[in-house]
Amino acid sequence: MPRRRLSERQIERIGKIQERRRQRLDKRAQLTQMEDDEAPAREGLVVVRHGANLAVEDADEKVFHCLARQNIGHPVCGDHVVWQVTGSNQGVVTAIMERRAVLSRPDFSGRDKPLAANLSRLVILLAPKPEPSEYLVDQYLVAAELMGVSAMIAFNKVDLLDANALASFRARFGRYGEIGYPTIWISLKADQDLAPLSQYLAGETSILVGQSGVGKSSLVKALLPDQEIQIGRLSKATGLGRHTTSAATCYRLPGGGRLIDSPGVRSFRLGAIGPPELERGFRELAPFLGHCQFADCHHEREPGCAVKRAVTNGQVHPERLANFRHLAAKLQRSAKF
Ligand SMILES: Nc1nc2c(ncn2[C@@H]2O[C@H](COP(=O)(O)OP(=O)(O)OP(=O)(O)O)[C@@H](O)[C@H]2O)c(=O)[nH]1
Ligand SMILES: [Mg+2]
Ligand SMILES: [Zn+2]
Repeated sequence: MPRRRLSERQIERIGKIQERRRQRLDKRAQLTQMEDDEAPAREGLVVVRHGANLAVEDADEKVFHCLARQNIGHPVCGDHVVWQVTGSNQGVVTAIMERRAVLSRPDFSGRDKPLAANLSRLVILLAPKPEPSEYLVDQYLVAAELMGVSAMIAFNKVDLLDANALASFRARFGRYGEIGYPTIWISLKADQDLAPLSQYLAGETSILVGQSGVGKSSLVKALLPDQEIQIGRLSKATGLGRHTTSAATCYRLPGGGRLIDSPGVRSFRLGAIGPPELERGFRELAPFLGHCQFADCHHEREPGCAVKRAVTNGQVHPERLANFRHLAAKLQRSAKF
């Protein structure tokens, strides 16, 4: 579909149409006449998006293969939508409900591209291989802080490590626990108790993120006794095949809540944010912000910097400040900073 630019007026009009469709959903009990469509409006959850194709789940856990009306924006995994049946197992999405907590990545043109919506938890999965990176973790943590969702670090494949190697990874990544991010050490090969993780996920909408090969899909499998059934139902309904590694997929957790498996990333890039947002993304800096000698301190070479003092005093880890600076420099090269 060629992408054309919409005028302000068109955008406003489309916004109004979507709003009407959402409202109609509220009033569906007294629904008598319908705008331009035959089937009644229903609410659903996008459980997979693959290009223009959507898998939408209704309240009875039935999955429908849907396309979206033009110009309503791009629904993503986790979106609540208004849709209508158009055929057997088929439908059309007419509006996206208001979103909360969207995980986005800028596309090649630098524009934010949402990956998943309505999240309440972010689980960053790491493993000894591919080599884990604090820099990637810190970027995900900034994204989580700015979305207002809580984040956890799960270090997988500890079965591959001897005591020394494990101790060294614990020293590197265990410190995230000290700044308030739960950190767990797991192996999906060794028979291990995943109860603490299940508890963290229960009743929430969580997304698993991390590099390719760290074990995200394996973890989903371990947590969901009926994963094959869920995948089967999805691919049967949508005819899209098993796209579980190329598209974010939203599963139902047995104890309630949702778990989204996402395709692996090599790197993650934050969208265009400014200095205050970046500072807010490093939660342990909060007590020191506003205490630097210069109001616009970059926490670089300025005298009287409270953040640098905090590093000297052991209150902020030097590598977190280094990553903060690195991100600040990178964002500075983008327009907004
Ligand atoms: N030794 C060991 N291998 C594991 C463990 N967990 C997963 N694996 C293996 O790691 C490989 C990659 O696992 P996946 O679950 O496909 O990884 P992923 O993160 O989903 O990868 P992408 O979908 O590419 O992003 C598989 O061969 C798994 O069997 C573990 O705890 N220990
Ligand atoms: Mg996978
Ligand atoms: Zn400073």
